Amino acid sequence: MDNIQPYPDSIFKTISGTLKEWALDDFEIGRPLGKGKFGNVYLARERQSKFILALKVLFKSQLETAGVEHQLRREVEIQSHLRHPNILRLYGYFHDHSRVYLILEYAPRGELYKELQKCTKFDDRRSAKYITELSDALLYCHSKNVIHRDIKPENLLLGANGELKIADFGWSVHAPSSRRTTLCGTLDYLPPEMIEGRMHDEKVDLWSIGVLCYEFLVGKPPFEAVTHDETYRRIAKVDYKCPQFVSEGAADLISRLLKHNPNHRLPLKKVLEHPWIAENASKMSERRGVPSEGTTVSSQ
Ligand code: N15
Repeated sequence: MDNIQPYPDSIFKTISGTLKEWALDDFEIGRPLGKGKFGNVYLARERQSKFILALKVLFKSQLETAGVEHQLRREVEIQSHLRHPNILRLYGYFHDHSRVYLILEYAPRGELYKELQKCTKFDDRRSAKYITELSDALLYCHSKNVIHRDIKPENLLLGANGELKIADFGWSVHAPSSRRTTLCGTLDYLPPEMIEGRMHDEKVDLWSIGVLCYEFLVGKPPFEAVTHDETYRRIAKVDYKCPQFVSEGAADLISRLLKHNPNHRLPLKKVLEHPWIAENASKMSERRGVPSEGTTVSSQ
């Protein structure tokens, strides 16, 4: 028990106790799951264990040209040490002459933004469940001094039981069918201190939770506007309004998160204790996380 050391990310301990480095040959490659700037993500299966995963392939030439190798290294380092049910696992990585491969957790229920597009908006129970899972994951990240900064529906996947998984597509990958294709990405989820280029800390994530809670319930983010400049202006003035159909409790939580002053935002622990969350998220878990109305198909 006393000689357990953290292994480098690319090396796994096998059942026989030997160390193993992965290679492309160890995997069967399936359908593409997404396309990105530096490469694609594929469904894959590890030959020996038959373990299903997502294999992300990045081209070294493109990483070099963009000068993001250092950033990739840092992100791999951070991501590989995070262990939380609501954070997509990075199991390891390897590389060959031309490519870097990231061995990622496969999220069977796919992308959350597609689900939101399909449903237009989510009800209170489902929204509260996602906000709970998100807050729980971020509480864990913040305890490790990791700030996410870029939480938006496009960065969220769904596990086998419909549970939310933060999959930080970060700087490198954008889903092929990105909803907002403004030239330099969307401002919608960024807090005033970030768009104004001021100092920011982990409280940026509290703002993002407020934005997401609004978007889950309304179907579009609170500061959405035709132009980049108009979104900027609306964020800086915290200019948003909850539609009438948003419940009082939800509107209260959103208003406690969308505060211009980061120090006035409701901390994550208080988010989890908020009456609207307590009331709605628990009803969800009694239903074992199945986020649909009506009949429940028996599992397994
Ligand atoms: C810099 C590096 C350390 C960051 C590591 N994290 C990522 O690269 C983030 N990332 C995750 N980039 C791509 C993915 C990704 C993982 C994309 C899609 C999936 C994935 N796991 N599972 C999917 C997935 N499952 C699906 C099911 C149905 C339809 C689409 C699906 N995509």
